[in-house]
Amino acid sequence: MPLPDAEHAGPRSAPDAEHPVSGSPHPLPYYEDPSPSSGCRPPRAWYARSDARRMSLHGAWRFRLSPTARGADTTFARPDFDDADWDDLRVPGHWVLAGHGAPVYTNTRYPFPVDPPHLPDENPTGDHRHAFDLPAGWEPGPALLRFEGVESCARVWLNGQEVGHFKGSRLPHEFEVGHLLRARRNVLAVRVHQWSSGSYLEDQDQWWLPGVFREVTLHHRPAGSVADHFVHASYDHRTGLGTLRVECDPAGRVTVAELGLDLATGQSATVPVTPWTAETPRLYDAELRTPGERVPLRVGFRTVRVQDGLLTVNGRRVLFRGVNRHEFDPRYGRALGPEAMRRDLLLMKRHNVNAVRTSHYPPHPAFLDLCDELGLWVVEECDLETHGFGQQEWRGNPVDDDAWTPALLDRARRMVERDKNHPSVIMWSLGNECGTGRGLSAMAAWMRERDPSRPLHYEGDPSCADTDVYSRMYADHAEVARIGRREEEPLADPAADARRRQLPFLLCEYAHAMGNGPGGLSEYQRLFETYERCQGGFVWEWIDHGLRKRTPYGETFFAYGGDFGEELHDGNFVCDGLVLPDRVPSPGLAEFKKVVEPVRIGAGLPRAVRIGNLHDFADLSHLAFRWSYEAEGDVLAEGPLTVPPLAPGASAEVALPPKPAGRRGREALWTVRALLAADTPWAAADHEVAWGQLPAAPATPPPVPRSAGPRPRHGEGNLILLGPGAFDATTGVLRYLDGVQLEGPRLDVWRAPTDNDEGAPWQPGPRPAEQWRRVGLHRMRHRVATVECGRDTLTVRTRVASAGSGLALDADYRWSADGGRLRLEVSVRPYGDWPCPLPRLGVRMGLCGSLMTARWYGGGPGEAYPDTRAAARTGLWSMPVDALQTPYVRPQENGARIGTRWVELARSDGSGLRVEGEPEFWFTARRWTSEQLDAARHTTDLTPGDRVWLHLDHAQHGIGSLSCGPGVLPEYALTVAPARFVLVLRTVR
Ligand code: IPT
Repeated sequence: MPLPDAEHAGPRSAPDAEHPVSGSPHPLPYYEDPSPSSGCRPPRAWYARSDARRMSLHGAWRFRLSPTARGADTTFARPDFDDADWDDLRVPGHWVLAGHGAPVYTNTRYPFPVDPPHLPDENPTGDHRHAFDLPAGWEPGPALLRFEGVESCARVWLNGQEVGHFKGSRLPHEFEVGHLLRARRNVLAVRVHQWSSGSYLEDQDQWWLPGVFREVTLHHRPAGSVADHFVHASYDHRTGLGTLRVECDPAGRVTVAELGLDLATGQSATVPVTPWTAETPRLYDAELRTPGERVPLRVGFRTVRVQDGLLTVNGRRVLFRGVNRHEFDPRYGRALGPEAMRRDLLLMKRHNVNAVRTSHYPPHPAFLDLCDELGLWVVEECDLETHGFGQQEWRGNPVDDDAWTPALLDRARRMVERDKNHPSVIMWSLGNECGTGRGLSAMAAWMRERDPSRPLHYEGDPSCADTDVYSRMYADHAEVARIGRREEEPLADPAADARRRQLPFLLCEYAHAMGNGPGGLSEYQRLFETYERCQGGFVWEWIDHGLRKRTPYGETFFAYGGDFGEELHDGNFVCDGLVLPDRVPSPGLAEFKKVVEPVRIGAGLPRAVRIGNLHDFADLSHLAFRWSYEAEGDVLAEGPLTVPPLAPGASAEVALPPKPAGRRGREALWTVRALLAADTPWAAADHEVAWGQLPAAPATPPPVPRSAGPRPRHGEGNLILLGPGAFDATTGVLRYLDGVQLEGPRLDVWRAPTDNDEGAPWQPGPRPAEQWRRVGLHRMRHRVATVECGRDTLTVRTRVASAGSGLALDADYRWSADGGRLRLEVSVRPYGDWPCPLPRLGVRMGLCGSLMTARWYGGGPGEAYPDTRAAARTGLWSMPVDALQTPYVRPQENGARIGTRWVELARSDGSGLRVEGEPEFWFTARRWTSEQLDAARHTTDLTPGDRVWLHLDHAQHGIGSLSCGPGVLPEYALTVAPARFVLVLRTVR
């Protein structure tokens, strides 16, 4: 067992600001000294429960904020100090989210001069005081004062006695305080500095949020209680046997009743077990008993290996359907309650997420207990990032400077020791974006020694010198394919290259989920399924870090960088998650769920469906399948489908029942769904895991009317009448349909650029949005060339172009009528040499604002774009126009519905407008224009007008992932080319 070493034991009376650390040429105050801590106990394994007493110190503490760390006055730590004029502050919490100072968001730049290890004089410093009584019956004796997380540096006193100080914000620290405790009125005093040498190691892309943001607890440590324990539980897939050995200081016994085991600590036993996997998270309840304590354990047997170029668990290749998870809550920042953690995991499991990278620091320890229980593969990352040194060509990078190595090792130890007993944690990650250096190698060496059972991950070193997997971020599809074939660009050093080429590959970040997107997920998944070396990845990222804020009028919105007056910030780059800040799933999460579904349901032999089991471990016996036969969204028949309990990797053709009889002419299809057969801890029975649709019968359009339609004629007030339509004789624009006023339709090619259209500033330009604005697509003008009345048609010829540009789109609108319907055929011919794709190609209409509900047959229920369309299923859908919008934190194009055969926009009495496609179109409806959407910075900038704007699009440009990754794949670009499309309009009553 690890014993307190020199570094950890620390002096009893810690150095302080007045008596800085000596030995260095220029003595540094403790908060600037790169050394990690003083006075702390060595780190140990965390556990949620035991029979030893503990006490939470959460609640309302007293608080005072000073603008600088230089104030040397520590009298506040005295128990008799009068804090009457201080404020109350909720602990755990961040003071900047409680009305003291403000949060700051930067991506890679340090929000202070890069002058390591120094910090600016402006160093907000929060003094905290908390008085508490011990609960009745608390026995005297050793006790640990434990901090689960304090950003970024804390100095601690109990009852006026200084116990030490520490850095390492997302890591636990403990002090022995038993000798200082008294039954009544203990006074804990904590001084927290926002900036410290530790801040140089914590340059993660997130808000800087100082404070005591995780629990503070007091742990009674009876004589003979557990100082530390290490559960080793492996599984041999060839024999089906698990081996358990628990190391413990002091020695004791371990019992696993279910396995009939009663072992001395240190002794191992090998017995038949059901192994733990993320798909089948089998845990065995056990108990560890030492002379002074009983600790319940939950043991999961599994073995992680890198062998034959693959990462395996229990002998099988695993495929990560992962996300990067930051801890975030829109109100409380990183002070996350247990409900938010559980919510995250339930949402993940319900969306087929099977892996989490704890970007970029150890999460709250309780989160990992939940991962063990619910089943997630976890890549646990250390609290380490020095990204901002990249801007100085990594000069002075702490990870390559021996003065910082003790701090790096301390971080590695605190993570590994705390979390070593979780079966869900299958890999340790050294940190994120630190460049390369000796300090990283020292961390890796220590981790390998201490825990040889888990492979190591780190992305920032292309040579993979310290890692067991080849990991990359944002590599494009083509490169991933080359890596999959082990044909990547060679490293300069042949030995390193040969070694890396043998390693399994994963994308620790890909598919940047900023705003609308990410696009191209299906194509990545195909690569992961094609190349066994490509073992999946982790979408960047799980949640938008938008902080709840109010406008002066009291409306709430989610704030991003710059909304708190920061002098340096990175805008909405902090909002790039699959769920919105309030954990409402974005369309990106629905897309991810569909793309990674562990059962593939697709067309098979005639009258059969092909079912593939893409699980790595589970057979299909936990799922129940159902079929339905639908004609234009009407379910004509449905029933259970018997699918054999296919083994992982297996597939089968399953016969479908005979087609039910139905009305002819309507499009029909089969929908086959895989549902949970029984309740699970993460979803109830009938939860849908996967689905697929198969065409059954095409739509047969009604016969073309034999006689020609009505002739256009001139009406009153400069109108041309054709069937139900009345057109402006000068502009040729439709003004009334069946007497109902409307605006348009007119050609429209603009969309409010998405974050991916804008692209990250470092992406090679010109990026799509920039090109579009250059060409003037956001300010197109329409010139009507001719309005021609034919025998049974009205033809309007126009040129659509922007000021200063010679490029144009010639758009002809050819109208005809049939009974109560108007038929519009739009032909578009580009003029000039277009340098860029179009955002969209379609028409836009302004309609009466009382058309509040949309009902359509086509893709839904959520939004879709050409490269984010997997989750759209064909059906009959209905929702209020407002619900068609996705409230991305920074407003941008959203809400398109794909594959629409027809849509009706209706008032509450059911009357309204119907549009049919020949055969399909995209529709988007919203109560503001694309221009208003484009101008808005926050959701509260958008106010509904008196019109509903309806876009009927022939095509859309893809979404891609250019906000921090590859752009739109060529097949999804909306290239400028001649086009023709047809829409049929009529009113419904
Ligand atoms: C990458 C970071 O690792 C991650 O923390 C986040 O910033 C992400 O990008 C973008 O949102 S680093 C990037 C420069 C490739």
